Amino acid sequence: MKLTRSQENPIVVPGRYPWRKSNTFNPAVILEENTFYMIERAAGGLRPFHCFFGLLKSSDGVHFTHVQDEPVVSPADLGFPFGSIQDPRIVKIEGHYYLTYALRPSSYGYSPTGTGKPEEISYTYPGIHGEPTSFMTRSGIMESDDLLHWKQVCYTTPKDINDRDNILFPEKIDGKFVLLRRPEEYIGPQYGTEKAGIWICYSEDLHTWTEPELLAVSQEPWEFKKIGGSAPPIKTDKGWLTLYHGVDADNVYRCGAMLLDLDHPTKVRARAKHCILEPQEYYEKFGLYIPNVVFPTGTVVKNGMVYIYYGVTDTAICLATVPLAELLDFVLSEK
Ligand code: BMA
Repeated sequence: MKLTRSQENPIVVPGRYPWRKSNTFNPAVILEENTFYMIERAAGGLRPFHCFFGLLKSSDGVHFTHVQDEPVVSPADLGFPFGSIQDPRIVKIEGHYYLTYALRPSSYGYSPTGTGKPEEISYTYPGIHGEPTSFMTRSGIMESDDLLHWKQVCYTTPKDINDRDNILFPEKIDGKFVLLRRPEEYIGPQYGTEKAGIWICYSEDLHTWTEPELLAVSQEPWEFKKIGGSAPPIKTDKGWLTLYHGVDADNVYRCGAMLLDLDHPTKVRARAKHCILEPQEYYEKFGLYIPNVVFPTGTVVKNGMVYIYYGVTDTAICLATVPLAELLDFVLSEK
């Protein structure tokens, strides 16, 4: 599978404002009347790793500029001034924008080792931050009508588990909102799986969600450690094209693709055995924070081309493109 990396990669880099001085990555992206809007996850430093959401726009999908100087969402907006808000994914349903996010309510920071996921993690920053409240990641949904002002709608996961990569489908199916989740603790006989995986659930009103059903678990060596959803699924006549990430035994993050049934997205119609994107370029292998990470979180389809936006090494933002038809053929041919 051949994705074309933008020659301008990384297309968005840290800097300019204090709150995004060190990192910008894992963005949500949406196309609105020929303008690409990007919501970046950004941080001003590594310790603590206090993350915010900033808003950028672009007319070509490559060159982005900030819409305002301040973040559009801060963890304080959710009541957690020392926390970190992460990994936004955006959809527009019936005229409203919905943003799913992962929230770490307390301060934390890693010390990068340069070789993989850092082992050392610090939670307290005496003199700067308050007492830690929880080390779990909780996910939720915010809503906006203008991309600038966001209000909390609901949490989609309980407080006491680690559940990230919550992603809404871009439209209702059979009158219901559909959400992907990745509850790390759903393992064991009572959950019917020995491995954590991607789960799916439904809601009529965004507040009450059905019990999640297991959609997929890791199968291939490149996704040995875990898998999780990437970007909101793309509707095609063959099914919902769903990108996801996989982590191998050495903590290398890659991107894979599967196709879910259009009417019953709990059914996986096809899943490519091989990944579609993996760390290859210098900027995907070496960065300020975590090496060997490509982490797509947003896609846009324009004139038959899929624009895949992905974080690299938790440090900057890149773009790769591929014709939609080619990507679909690849997933179907690898069935
Ligand atoms: C995942 C998430 C992502 C991050 C990735 C690589 O578990 O925390 O936000 O980009 O790890 O560090």
